[in-house]
Amino acid sequence: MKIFDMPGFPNPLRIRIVLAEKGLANQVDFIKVDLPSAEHKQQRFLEINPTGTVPVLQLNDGTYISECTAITEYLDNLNGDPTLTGKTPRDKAIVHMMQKRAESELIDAVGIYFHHSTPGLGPAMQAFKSPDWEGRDEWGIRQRDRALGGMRYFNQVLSQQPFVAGEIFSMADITVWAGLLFAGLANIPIPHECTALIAWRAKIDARNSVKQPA
Ligand SMILES: N[C@@H](CCC(=O)N[C@@H](CS)C(=O)NCC(=O)O)C(=O)O
Repeated sequence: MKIFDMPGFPNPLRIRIVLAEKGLANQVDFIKVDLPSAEHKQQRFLEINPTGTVPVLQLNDGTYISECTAITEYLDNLNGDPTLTGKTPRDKAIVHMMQKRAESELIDAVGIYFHHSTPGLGPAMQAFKSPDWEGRDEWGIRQRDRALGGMRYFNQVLSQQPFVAGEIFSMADITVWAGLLFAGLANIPIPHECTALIAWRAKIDARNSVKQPA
């Protein structure tokens, strides 16, 4: 298998953590896609993933799979023993519900703010910029506030249960963790009153797969 990604970037890290959790790191070759040079917006890469984002998994039969949720489902089920995406229909549904919330209310909101309302990855990306990219434009503020709302929501969730989708670590935890990492890079700090979220983050930081992703 091959993974097209950019080391250290938030979404690629989600899959590198999954690979470490599943003990699959040695089955994958990594191919670097140079995001700041907009390599992912060139025709060659768009043929692999029309949405122009990383990571992308290439299976040994040549199939390309993009989207972290889809990639995680594939990797988690490879050995017939899913540990990150739920085992029962009920658990699967809850993991996917929280995964979607982690994306729409946190990591994607941060990504929109970062790319469109700050200098982002630079001019080569040709990302549309809201009129004032210093963070005062309404669209950017809404996205940043949405991410802050997401942090408050997950703080509430984590004040009642140990992990984002319940009692067990799942891909939704990985997504919230990556969302907080991205938020830090985009200068959106966790509100200090979110003590349950801050404590949960320290716990996730200490996992081997997060300390040493693939
Ligand atoms: N929904 C996608 C998001 C992937 C994504 O946004 N990746 C970032 C890297 S952290 C990217 O490729 N950004 C480039 C761009 O948006 O132009 C997924 O789950 O894989």
